[in-house]
This record gives sequence, structure tokens and C-alpha cells, in this order.
Amino acid sequence: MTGGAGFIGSNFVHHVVRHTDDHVVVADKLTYAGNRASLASLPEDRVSLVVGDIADAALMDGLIADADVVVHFAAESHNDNSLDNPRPFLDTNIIGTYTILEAARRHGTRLHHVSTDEVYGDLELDDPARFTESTAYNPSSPYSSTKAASDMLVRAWVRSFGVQATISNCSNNYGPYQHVEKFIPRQITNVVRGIRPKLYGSGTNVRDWIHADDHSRAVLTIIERGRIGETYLIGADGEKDNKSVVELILTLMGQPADAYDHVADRSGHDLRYAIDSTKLRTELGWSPVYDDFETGLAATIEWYVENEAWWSGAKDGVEEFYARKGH
Ligand code: NAD
Ligand code: TDX
Repeated sequence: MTGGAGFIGSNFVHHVVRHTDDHVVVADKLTYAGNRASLASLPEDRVSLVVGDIADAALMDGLIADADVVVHFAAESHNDNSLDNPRPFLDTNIIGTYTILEAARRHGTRLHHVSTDEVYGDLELDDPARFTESTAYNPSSPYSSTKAASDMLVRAWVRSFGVQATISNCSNNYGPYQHVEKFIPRQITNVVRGIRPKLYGSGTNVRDWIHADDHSRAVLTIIERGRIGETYLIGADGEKDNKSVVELILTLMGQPADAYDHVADRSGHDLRYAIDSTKLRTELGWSPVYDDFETGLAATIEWYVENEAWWSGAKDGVEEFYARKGH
């Protein structure tokens, strides 16, 4: 698999080790977003880490030649970084995915490509519609446009070259091992450090939250039972506006609910994401285990409070970056 030292990838490795007998080979460049420590507690006879770039064709060819299944999580994943410097997003998300597709094509290897609901653009707050597998692509940011491009490459390689691939587009994940640049960990670690949480713009923007463990279970389900060439949307009916999430974090951490600041909005900020995951639920029988956001969030807060050593090294640099951007 690729990207196994990142947030969702490392949660997936933990999930696979807990629930299967499979051996996992993680290919990860260990960018600022990758962390060896996220895999440190796992048994060495079940997981090996190969440090390298998914755009390295020789490396990918060798690894994919030996793999039964490739699960592709690696990406540049943060919208704010893509607005600051888009180039790594093109290199990793587009050329990296192309490199993996070519290796999977040469060796006839089964591939699952992990993507995002952001490829569909955004919805109005009062729109009764949610994203489905037939919603037209309409990405907004450099990040989401490179993910959209990667999805299109996978579809083309399935149709043109018979690559044995599936795609999933998931909503916003939360849980342990998420980088402190992202919304929920940033606010939790702000409260731990005595910094006021920072809400972009008015905070009415809506995200559809899913626990990373439910995402992992969905990906395994698609690998086991998904139909080749198909796309599956993954979501847990978890729509919340950002303001409510900040208020809930503050309340769960024993602070006044209004002890946060409004800061500069994100350029091009998508208003609302919402996933209709009927296809995954009805065709493949998946459903989320974490159906209560508050309980999952409380457990996530506890994890960050207990694992300060995991995140403290990255915190100051992230806050300096945001301060320069007015966030
Ligand atoms: P992340 O930024 O936490 O982790 C990305 C990982 O990929 C890191 O370990 C990094 O070192 C690695 N990586 C980056 N560039 C690489 C390269 N060129 N070669 C090899 N490894 C490289 O990201 P995440 O939030 O865990 O997201 C994982 C995947 O899930 C991405 O494809 C993302 O688009 C998708 N996704 C994320 C979310 C979310 O809410 N975070 C939601 C839906 C889909
Ligand atoms: O400090 C903040 N304050 C704030 O209000 C930060 C960092 C974010 N926000 C807002 C912006 C978004 O509306 O919170 C929301 C979530 O922001 P991010 O955590 O940056 O996530 P988002 O941009 O929604 O994208 C995430 O979900 C889809 C992942 O980072 C992507 O990789 C995934 O594809």
C-alpha cells in the first residue's frame, strides 16, 4: 500500500493488522505528513516500511510486481498547502498515480484508488441533494483538481488497458494520527496549548464527518467485494457545520463554547460536502460503526491529549504557517 505513514493510511494499517492475517508493505515518502511513529506499535513481522516516492517508476514496479493488491492512499492532502504551493500536488497526486497505474498494468495487479468527495465541488447549504457516484466532477482547489485528475486516470486505465481497479471517494475523516494542520486536530491541540481555536470565515461551512476506522472498513469491503471499474462513495451521514464542531471540542475539553476566534477565510472555500453512500451500503453491505460523532470526537480528543509527543514537533511550524496566511 502507499501512504501508510499518513493519517488514514496508518489507521488502515492498524485496521488490517487487527482484522486480517495479511502482510502489509507500506511505500511512503515520509513527507512532512508521514510519521514512522504512527506505525511503531505494530508487529515487525506484519508490516514493513519502504521509504520512497510513488513517482519513482523503478521502485513502484518492483514493489507492485510482488503485491497481491495495491491500496493507494499516498497524496498531498491539504487544501491550504495546495493554495500556497500547488506543484507537489501535481507531482504526487497526478504523476504518482500515473506511475502506480503503469506498474499495475504491467503486472496485472489489483488496485484500489483512495479519493475524496471534494472532486464533486460543493453544495449549497439548503440543497436537498447529496453527492452520488453519478454527480459530475467540479473540483475547486489545486488539491481537489489533482485528485479529480487522478480518478480520471484510473478510469481511463481501466477502460483502455483493462487495469483491475476500483475507486472510492470518501468524506472528511477524523480520528487518531491526523496531522495537526487539519481542522479537528488543530483545534484540539490549540486548546491543549492554551491557544484559542481558529474558525475560517463565518464557520457555516459544512463537512460530512466519518471516523477513519469506518473508512478503513469500507476500503477493505470494496477490495473484497467491489466490482472492477466501479466507484463507491463512502460517508457516514455526519454533516456538521464547522462552528458546531469547534463549540463541541471546546465543551468536551471543559472550555466556554465561545472561546474561539474567527480568522481569514480560505480562498475558494467549499461551502458544503454531503455523501449519499447508498450504493456501498446496499450493494456491499457496509455500514459505519461510529454512528455517534460526539463519542468518536471525545475519543479523538483523549488520544491527542495522551499522545502529545506524537504531534508536538509539528505544532509550532503549522501555527507559524497559518499566522503568515492570516488563518
Ligand atoms: P496525509 O497527508 O495524512 O498522508 C499522506 C501520506 O502520503 C503521508 O504519509 C505522506 O508521507 C505520503 N506521501 C505524500 N507524497 C508521497 C509521495 N510522492 N510518495 C510516497 N508517499 C507520499 O493524508 P490523509 O489525510 O491520510 O489522506 C490519505 C488519502 O485519503 C489521500 O489520497 C486523500 O486524498 C484521501 N482522502 C482524505 C480524506 C481526509 O479527510 N483526510 C478524505 C477523503 C479522502
Ligand atoms: O483552522 C482551521 N479552521 C477552519 O475553520 C482549519 C485548518 C480548517 N477550517 C475549516 C476549513 C474546512 O471548512 O474546517 C474545514 C475542514 O478543513 P480541513 O481539515 O483543512 O479539511 P478539508 O479542506 O475539508 O479537506 C479534508 O477533507 C477532504 C482533507 O484535508 C482532504 O484531504 C480530504 O480530501
